[in-house]
Amino acid sequence: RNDEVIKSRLIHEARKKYGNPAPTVFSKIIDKTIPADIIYEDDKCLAFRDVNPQAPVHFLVIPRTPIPRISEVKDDETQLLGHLLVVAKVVAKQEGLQEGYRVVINDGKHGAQSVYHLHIHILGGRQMKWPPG
Ligand code: DGP
Repeated sequence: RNDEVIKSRLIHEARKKYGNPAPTVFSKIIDKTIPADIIYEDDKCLAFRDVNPQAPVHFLVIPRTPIPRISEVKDDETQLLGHLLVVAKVVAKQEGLQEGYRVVINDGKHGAQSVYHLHIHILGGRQMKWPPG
């Protein structure tokens, strides 16, 4: 009960830090009001399969904090950003991507971002091309 109070206060503070951004579909995945194939979860982030996979393995790693986009991340978020990449690596291994994979963050209009809750794409299980489209 006390833990819940502390948790909701921390979430409130985190939201305030980013100007109380409008909730996205990823907020609903985080609070489990819509289903997702969650393959990793901890106190700071989760990983789940992309609903529209662009490769045999395609999952997203997202922070629980609703940071809208990478270009708006605060300068004191170094540890969280590093954690997301380490989780991406751990889950990629878990998913059997020993031959390698692509890591992508789309930002804004030119980056073709569609969901304004920061997420890291991990794509693998096939040969990627460069440059991306
Ligand atoms: P981006 O263009 O980087 O904003 O990509 C957003 C990705 O999120 C896109 O590849 C599809 C995925 N996505 C959008 N809505 C949902 C959802 O409700 N569930 C899941 N699992 N993935 C979603």
